[in-house]
Amino acid sequence: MLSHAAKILARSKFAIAFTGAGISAESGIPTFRGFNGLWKRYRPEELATPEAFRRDPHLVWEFYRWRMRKILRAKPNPAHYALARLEEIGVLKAVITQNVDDLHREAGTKNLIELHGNIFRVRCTSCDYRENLKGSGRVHEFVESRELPRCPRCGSLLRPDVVWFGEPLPKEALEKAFNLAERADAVIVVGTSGVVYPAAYIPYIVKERGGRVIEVNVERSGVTPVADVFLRGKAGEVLPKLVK
Ligand code: BV8
Ligand code: ZN
Repeated sequence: MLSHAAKILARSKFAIAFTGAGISAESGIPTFRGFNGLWKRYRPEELATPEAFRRDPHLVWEFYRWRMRKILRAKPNPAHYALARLEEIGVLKAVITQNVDDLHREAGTKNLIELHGNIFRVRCTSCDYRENLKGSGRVHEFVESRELPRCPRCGSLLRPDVVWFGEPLPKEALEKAFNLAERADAVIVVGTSGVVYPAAYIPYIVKERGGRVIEVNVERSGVTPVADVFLRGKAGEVLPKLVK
C-alpha cells in the first residue's frame, strides 16, 4: 500500500494535502472526538457555536483559552514536517487544513489554507477589528486573563477568529481550497473523520475529477469509501515514510 501511495505521488503533477485534528493528535492536542477530562461533559459542537457564545461568552472563552494553552505547549510532529518537506521538494502544492492550531505554519508549510480560521487570531463582534495575537505578542496576556476581552477600537466583545458550527467558512479560503481541489490530480487526506461540511467535500472534488485519494488514518472514516489507498496508522509514523 505504501509503495502504491508513493507511486501515485511520484506520478502526480498537482498533489495537495487535506488535514484534520488527527494530524495534531501526536502533538498532544485532543481531536474533536477525543475530548477528555475537563471538557468531557461538553461536546465541541455545543461550545463552538454562536449560540453558546451569546449564552455564555465566559464559558466559550474558557474553552478556547484551555485549547490555546494546550496548543502553546504543543510542537509540530513528524507528520506536519513531512507535509512541509513534500511541499519543499515540489510534490505538494498546498495544504488545506480544518485545524486552527497553527502547527502546519510552525512546521514550515508555506501555501496553507485554514478553512476554519486560527485560534491565535481574534476579531471584534461589532467592527472589523482583527488581531493576530502571535504577531501582536499578546498571546500570553490573552491566555492568562479571566476577563472577557474587549475591542480596543469600539469596546465590544472580541471572539476567537475561528468558524463555528452554523457559520459560513471564509469565502476566500473556501474558494481557494475548492479551486485547488479541482486542479489536483492527487490528495493526501490525513487525520479527519470527514463528517464536517463543506470542508469534507475536498476529497470528493478531487475524486470526481479523476484525481487519486490517499488516506492516512488510524481507523476508517467518512473519506475511506473514496480512498484509492488507505494507509492505516498514525500520521506521525506513516507520512515520514512517504518522504524520500
Ligand atoms: C456551515 C473550528 C452553513 C472551530 C470547526 C451539510 C452541508 C453543509 C453543512 C452542514 C451539512 N450538515 C451539517 C452541516 C452543518 C455543519 C456540519 O458539517 N456538521 C457536522 C457535525 C455534521 N457544518 C457547519 O456548521 C459549517 N458551516 O455549513 O455553514 C452556512 C452557509 C452560509 C451561511 C450560513 C451558514 C462550519 C463547520 C466548521 C465548524 N468548526 N472547527 C474550533 O476548532 O473550535 S469543525 C472541527 O470539527 C474541525 O475543524 C473539523 O473540521 C471538524 C471535524 O474534526 P476532524 O478534524 O475531522 O477531527 P475528528 O476529531 O472529527 O477526527 C479526527 C480523525 O483523526 C479521526 O478520524 C481519527 O481516527 C483520526 N486520528 C486520530 N489520531 C490520529 C488520527 N489519524 C492519523 N494519525 C493519528 N495519530
Ligand atoms: Zn470593535
